[in-house]
Amino acid sequence: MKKFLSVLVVTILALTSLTAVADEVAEVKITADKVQFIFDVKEFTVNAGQQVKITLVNPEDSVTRQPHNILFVKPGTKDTVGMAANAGLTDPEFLTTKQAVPDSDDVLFSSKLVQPGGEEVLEFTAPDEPGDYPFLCTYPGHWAIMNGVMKVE
Ligand SMILES: [Cu+2]
Repeated sequence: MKKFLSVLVVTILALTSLTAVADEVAEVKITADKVQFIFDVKEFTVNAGQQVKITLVNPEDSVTRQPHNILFVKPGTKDTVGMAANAGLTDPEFLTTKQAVPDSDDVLFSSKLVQPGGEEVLEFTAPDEPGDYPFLCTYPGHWAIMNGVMKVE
């Protein structure tokens, strides 16, 4: 009985530490390039349902002096959301109130626009459904190359 109990305790301890790993926050820092409209991170991987903390950095010494945001969208919808962002230019509130975020059900998580020298933290729970979730900057004209993929496993 004593042996059984100690095996049980060890098992519980092992399970507890496994859970701790799954609960760990995935922290990813993504920096906008100061010359080109690209992010320094093209791809990263998280677990389904994991807490994710993204820090978007727009460098102080940005040459382009452009604002940037970051959106995470449903698999396969990067182009649709990007085109909607370009179309947003006709909306006078798009770059102000809407922070360049298209009004679309395909958008899962989005940050505000970040000016050069600024940074913005975006926290969310990764989707339960595994897949390739694109991320992109939807300041009009940026998304076609300013994008990457969050792999959910
Ligand atoms: Cu951008």
